[in-house]
Amino acid sequence: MAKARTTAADENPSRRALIKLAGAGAAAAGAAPAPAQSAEPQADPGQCGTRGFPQGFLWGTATAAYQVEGAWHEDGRGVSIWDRFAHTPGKIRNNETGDVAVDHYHRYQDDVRLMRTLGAQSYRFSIAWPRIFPDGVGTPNPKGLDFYSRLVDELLANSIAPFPTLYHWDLPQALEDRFGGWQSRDTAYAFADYAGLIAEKFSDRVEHFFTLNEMATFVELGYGQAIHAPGLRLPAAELNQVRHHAVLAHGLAVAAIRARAKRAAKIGPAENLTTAVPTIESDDNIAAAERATRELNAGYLTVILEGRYTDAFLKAAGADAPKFTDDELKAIATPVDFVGVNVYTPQYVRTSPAAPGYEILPPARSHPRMASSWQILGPEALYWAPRHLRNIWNVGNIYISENGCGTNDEVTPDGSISDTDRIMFLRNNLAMLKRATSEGVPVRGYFHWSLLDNFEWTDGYGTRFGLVYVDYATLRRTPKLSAAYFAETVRRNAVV
Ligand code: GBH
Repeated sequence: MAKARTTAADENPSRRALIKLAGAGAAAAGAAPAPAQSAEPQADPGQCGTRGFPQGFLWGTATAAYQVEGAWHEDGRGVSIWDRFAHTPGKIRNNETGDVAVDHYHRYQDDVRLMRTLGAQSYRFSIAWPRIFPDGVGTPNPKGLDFYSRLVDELLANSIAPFPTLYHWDLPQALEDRFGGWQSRDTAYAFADYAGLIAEKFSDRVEHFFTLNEMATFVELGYGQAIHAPGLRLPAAELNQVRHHAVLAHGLAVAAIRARAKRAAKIGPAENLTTAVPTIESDDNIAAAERATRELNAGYLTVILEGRYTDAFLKAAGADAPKFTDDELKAIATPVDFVGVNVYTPQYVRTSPAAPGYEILPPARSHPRMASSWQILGPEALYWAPRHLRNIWNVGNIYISENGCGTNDEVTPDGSISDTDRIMFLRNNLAMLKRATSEGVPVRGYFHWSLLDNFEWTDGYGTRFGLVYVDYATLRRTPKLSAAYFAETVRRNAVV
């Protein structure tokens, strides 16, 4: 894997600004003539010391098309269910939309430059299906393909490995209109065709592909709770069918990418595993957390990795269980090359003598939170999520496809943003991730959500997740203090 080299301090004004933010220590290291990493005591590559990550550990940032691109109506892009949803009054805070978002579509070169100043070695972005197939299926739109082709070239020119995600929730509205979107198997088949085309067009330059982002979120919130697009509240049987079509789409896409890629591609999901954390670490609680993690993800990662729905899942669903064939289960479980997990919050559990053998503990009323109301703090989830993937399912390659936090950043009179809360979050989360890699859990990389402040779904522009601040009036980008923290983390490949 190509590693981006840190730009020398005096070559690059944004890098200079970052170093200033980071303070004198970093400035001295950044100004060193040799590659900056040699200025620091090197971690023992075997043990990596108490803070270091394994050699070759890949650092990156993540975004998603609808949240950053804007240009919603340009170059032949079709309408997505998120355009329709956000344009419906009352669905989003202050009726905000992703029409302009942070204009990444036009500013992607600036944004790649920002990634470079962070020293990021990889970029997880999503491809907007309606830019490629405005009607979901049919003839691909050359201008849509061209945008991602230019983005990929720009990344490669900067030694940043592209990690595209094929679906981050922006389903072509045409498929929703034609057959109820994910309510139909046809959407799973359409997705596989689209995934195959992307593999054909990009696999010469792209090695890693994420299939779908957070099936559990877009299905439950979009089709179950009417909180996300398309805003439905389906009854249990239909909702189970939607869940089944999502995992089927994933499996069919893995096979389609493999079949049509021009070079060996590496493929996996990016799922928000519900991560059971043993509140007190004892053998019985750890066993309970493993049972809980299997069952709480039964309709998503568990069926993908085991090729069957658990008995408890099917029993609980009863007559509302999804309708499926053995061939579909086989397709769903098409072997993946890695598993990506988005980790934000813990699910605390303890053992229980009664079925199902674990008890979920709701967080205490005063449990600390970040600025998003749903985000209780629990850095230990970043240890348990990968450990569960290895211990329960023997996953051999793991990426943290997202981790980050929502904040209410303020710009000080001198124009800087001192997000000490995000730095606290990062340091504690990475320390827990480091615990996992020290124990030999095969985590290969970490993507911070997000590069930039962006459209936070129903929260609109209210909660900020970026390492880089965006002034939404001018779209000006300013690295926060956490950007300097992240850059130092990457430079030393260690918890700093
Ligand atoms: C990720 O979801 C998404 O992949 C990303 O697009 C998003 O911007 C980022 O995290 C930050 O939120 O509306 O109260 O029912 C993280 C997992 C699951 C967290 C759904 C919010 C909704 C809570 N998300 N959850 S609520």
